[in-house]
Amino acid sequence: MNLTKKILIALVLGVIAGIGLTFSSNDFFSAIDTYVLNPVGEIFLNLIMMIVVPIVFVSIVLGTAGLGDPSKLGKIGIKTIGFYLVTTAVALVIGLGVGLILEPGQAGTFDTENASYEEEAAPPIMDTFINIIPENPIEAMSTGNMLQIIAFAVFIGVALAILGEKTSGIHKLFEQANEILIFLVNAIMKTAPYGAFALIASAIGEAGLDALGSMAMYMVAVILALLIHGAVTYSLAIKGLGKASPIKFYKLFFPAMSVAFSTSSSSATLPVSMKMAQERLGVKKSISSFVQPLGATINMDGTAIMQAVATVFIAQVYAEPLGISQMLMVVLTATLASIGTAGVPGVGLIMLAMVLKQVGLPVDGIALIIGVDRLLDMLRTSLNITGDAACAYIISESDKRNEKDQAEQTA
Ligand code: DAS
Repeated sequence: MNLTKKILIALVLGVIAGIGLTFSSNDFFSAIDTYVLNPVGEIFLNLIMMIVVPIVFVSIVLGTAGLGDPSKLGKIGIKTIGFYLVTTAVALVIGLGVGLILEPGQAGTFDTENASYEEEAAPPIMDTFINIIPENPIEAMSTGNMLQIIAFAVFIGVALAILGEKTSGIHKLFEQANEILIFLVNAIMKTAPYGAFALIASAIGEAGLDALGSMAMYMVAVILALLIHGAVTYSLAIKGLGKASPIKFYKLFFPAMSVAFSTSSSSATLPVSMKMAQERLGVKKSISSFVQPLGATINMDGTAIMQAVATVFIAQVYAEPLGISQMLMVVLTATLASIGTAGVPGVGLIMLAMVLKQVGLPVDGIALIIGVDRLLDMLRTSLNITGDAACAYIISESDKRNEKDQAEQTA
């Protein structure tokens, strides 16, 4: 049985187990969670987090060096960031629209008196841009500062491309390091079904059916917006710009989506999402290695959708309807905020506090949605990495067409 089927079965069994655990006593659930689900889930998470920094660094060095002409890096960078900003803005508009139509936050049906939320300070957007260049690359790696790791790797890759034969030994070393890391990804992926089962069962058991019930409309609104963005925005981009079948794209990329779903972490999923893009979607390694790690950090369309729906939901619950200018502010703030935060579990809520403050809504409203956020994080992270892969695929296919045209012209 192939990996996709194994992970799918594991997820279905995990949902069933999770729902079953919501009917068990708290003691029984906490025992199962503490001694079985949590250890299995955490070990799986740690296994893939263990290779994220090395694989991102090595693959971006090789990817950048592989582009050859540094000016090509500039063109790819502009196309990448342009795609990311446009799709994030579209995601936000979809989220706002669904939130306004479905109205999940009926005023008076939620206890806002006791709602309180201690926000974590998110990095100011300007600091994020300034700090992209690491003072200490080793510290950037030890703290997992993805933007700084990417920046340092790009510098090394450009140097390798320019120095060429002079540094062929180092280049070879990076290629061999990449082989080792790909071998480790393959080995770790064999544990994915077990990790997926444990993580989804724990998340459902923890949320509990009451939270799922009272927040049903909010969850429906977020999930519907996620589905629209995936089925319409990305499919149109894959079909129109990538000249490919969206259904085939999703089928081939599914194992990466399921790892993102299980881990709720774009960064942790990177090794698998790059492997799937390169091996199954035929994305050029040099482009995948640059576009996807960058996307895992700065491109989070699923998160943007949650933020848009949550903002409308909180405005409705507190009976403070959003004006057009506030909605435009949501689009601007959430688009820029997603650049500054890494793809790790729960980062969407940190950015949501920034968005709520920007439009003058009570940050305490986050307390109303936090109970089901872990489950929604799984779904939106799957969409986040799919947008990154769609971008890499489209740019890679465009690059291949350009190379073919040039070859025909010179022939
Ligand atoms: N879990 C984040 C990610 O890894 C997304 C989020 O928190 O919204 O993409």
